[in-house]
Order: sequence, then structure tokens, then C-alpha cells
Amino acid sequence: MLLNLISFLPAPLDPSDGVGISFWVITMAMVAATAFFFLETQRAEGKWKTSLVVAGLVTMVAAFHYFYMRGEWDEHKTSPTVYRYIDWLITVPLQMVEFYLILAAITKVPSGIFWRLLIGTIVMLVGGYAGEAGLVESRMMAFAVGIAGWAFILYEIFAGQASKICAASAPAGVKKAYGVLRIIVSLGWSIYPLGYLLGGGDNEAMLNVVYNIADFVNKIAFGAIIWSIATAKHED
Ligand SMILES: *C/C=C(C)/C=C/C=C(C)/C=C/C1=C(C)CCCC1(C)C
Repeated sequence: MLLNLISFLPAPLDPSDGVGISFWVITMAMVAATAFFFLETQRAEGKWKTSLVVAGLVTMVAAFHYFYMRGEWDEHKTSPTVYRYIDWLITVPLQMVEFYLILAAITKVPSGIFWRLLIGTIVMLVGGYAGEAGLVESRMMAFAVGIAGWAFILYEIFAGQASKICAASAPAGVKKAYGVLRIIVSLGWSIYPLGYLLGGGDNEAMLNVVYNIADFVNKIAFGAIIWSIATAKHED
């Protein structure tokens, strides 16, 4: 029993393995962020609690995937591509739900917004996965498909119906937060395709460090913005 337990303990971190250390640090950050977002729902009012719960779900799902991804990296020094993409396939749609929720907290919103954001997400991730898992011959062609999915999301939140509803109905505080979330989805997310390009060939260390940093920014900072509006005072 005790021996079994010990075999579950990770191998000691190698100080020269920067990628392994980045996996460890991000794992802990996701755990801490999850506890924080869930506990802070106590301070949020009404409908804003839901947005904050979803922010906590994003970091919680990521934390679990990071436990496994870290293990795979430690043992085999290979990219945990399948875990990575399953994580994204769950957490990115949850983040798209957030756009819908923060608008729904202030006004009536058609569900088409959510569905379009979901379709963009799926196209983006299927393209990326096909390229990284070697399912298609051209890694760059798969990349282009992924970029198209991302562009579709950006259109919706910068110029499509979501942005119009926000501009027309959101109070100043929500507008500001929506604007910061948009910057995350454009600038923050651009780290991912950069990782894809830099991590081409056999450069798995680069690929994973960049993706790890990107997840740290785009899951925790994204949640922190949600937290700031969810715990602000609203007059609705
Ligand atoms: C929490 C995880 C997040 C926010 C993951 C986001 C992932 C992306 C924005 C991935 C983007 C990609 C492209 C735009 C092109 C194809 C390659 C990808 C999948 C890395």
C-alpha cells in the first residue's frame, strides 16, 4: 500500500529541466486560481456568481490536465498533445460561454452568439490537432484552418453581434471588462499559434514552454477579469 503510494509520487524535478519546472509551476497556479475563484463566488452578486464558477471550472479542468501532462513530460519528454487538446476542447468553449454570460447578465442575448463562438473554437482546435498529431500531410495547411477558426471568433467579438450588443447595452464597467477580454483573445491567444510555429519540427521543449506560458496568461488572467466584474458593485 505504502509502496503503491510512493510510486505515484513524481520523480524529483530536475533543475536543468526548465520545461518540467514550467509544467509544475503552472499546475500549482491553476490549483490556486481554482480555489480563489470558487471561494470568491461568495462575494459575487446574483447572476455574476455563474460567470465566476465557470472561471473556476476552466482553471480546475486545466489543473487536472496539467497533472497528467506534467507526468507525461517527466517520463517521456514528449509533448502531451492528446491531453493538451482535450483540455483546450473543454476549456476554450467554457471561456466562450463567459462572453455569452457576461452579456446575458446585463441584457437579453440570442444564443447564436454562443454557437458561432463554439464553431470557431472547434474549427481552430481541429485544425491545430490535425497538424500536431500528424493526421494530415501539411502542418501548415492545418495551421491555416486553425487560424480561420480563430479569425471567425475575433470577428464575432470585435465586429459581430456580440460586440454590437455590448456597445449598445453594457454599462461602462462591463464594457471595459469586455474590452480587456477581447485583448486576451486577440493578443494573449496569439502566443498559441506562435508556439505552434516555433515548436515545429522536433522542438518539443519550445512548444511546451510556450503553450504553458500561454495557458497561464489566458486562463488565469481571463478568470481574473471575470472576477473583477463579478465582484464589482452593479446597479442592475
Ligand atoms: C485555455 C486554453 C486556451 C485559451 C487555448 C487556446 C488555443 C488557441 C488560441 C490555439 C490556436 C491555434 C491557432 C490559432 C492555429 C492552429 C494552431 C493552434 C490550435 C495552436
